[in-house]
Amino acid sequence: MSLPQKALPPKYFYDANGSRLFEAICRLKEYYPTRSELSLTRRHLAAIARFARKGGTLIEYGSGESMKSRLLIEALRPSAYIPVDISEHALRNAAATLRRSFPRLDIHAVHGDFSQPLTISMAHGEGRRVVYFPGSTIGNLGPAEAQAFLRMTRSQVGPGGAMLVGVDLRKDANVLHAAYNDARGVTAAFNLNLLARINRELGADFRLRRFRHYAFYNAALGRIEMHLVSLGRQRVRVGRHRFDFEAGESIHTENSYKYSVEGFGALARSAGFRAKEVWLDRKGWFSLHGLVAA
Ligand code: AVJ
Repeated sequence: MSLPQKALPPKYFYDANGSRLFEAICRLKEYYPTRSELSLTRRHLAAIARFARKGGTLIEYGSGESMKSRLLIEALRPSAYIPVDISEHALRNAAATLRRSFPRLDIHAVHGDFSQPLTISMAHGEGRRVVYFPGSTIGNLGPAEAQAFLRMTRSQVGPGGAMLVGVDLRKDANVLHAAYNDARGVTAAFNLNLLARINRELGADFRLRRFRHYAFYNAALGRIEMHLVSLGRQRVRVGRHRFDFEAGESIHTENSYKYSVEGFGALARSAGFRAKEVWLDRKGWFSLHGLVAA
């Protein structure tokens, strides 16, 4: 917030209210990624299961609602399922629902930030480790950070371990634009909730009506950018800090990188993975990459 371009990390979107709003985004007709990924997972489930192999340990980053996890668990029958999420609320709910559906599965929920190295207890699960990272959450990272993240994950799965990564693809900018500027304003509410959360948790005085959601596709960088734009000159207090805004000045709240299939494959290889498989939905809008630790 003190840099020339004010910025906040997107991981802070997901308090209980933010997680609920994100789930509402996933149900919007404009927000295609959730549906595209679900349909490609259904369509290619047998091949995905052959790639990931049965009986190993399935670790999921940013599990959220765990809709697709259910499909994977049924197909892979892992020895353990380890969901990791920054939102305690979403994590507990998802784990409880899955426990009811799979009473004999060893489910070990880890409340944590997977952007930091995690130590996942060897006591859980056996066999090959497979990290499932769906939803194009990796798009929140820039290419260099994504490479570092993939390297860290590769060392976590160990030699012969695998990763299944959901990656949103480059496409008509109008489709991208609509997905982040929905008619009902749910994405706007999700973005603005970050300020409400700061007010609540850090004793700040953001006036939400003095900021507006702004999202656009930056074609040169291949990413959607989300901002909160100040509608006028104003000063905001956060605890004992003061931040001044010019009219039109923004807080950059999120990047959502979009890749080509080849581009993501090259990134994965540069992080020490073999990019073995890639599955697409019918429209070719979303991809799931099967990577093996080289
Ligand atoms: C959860 C990071 C994949 O980038 O599409 C949705 C978050 N932000 N609408 C995305 C998001 C605005 C989402 N990810």
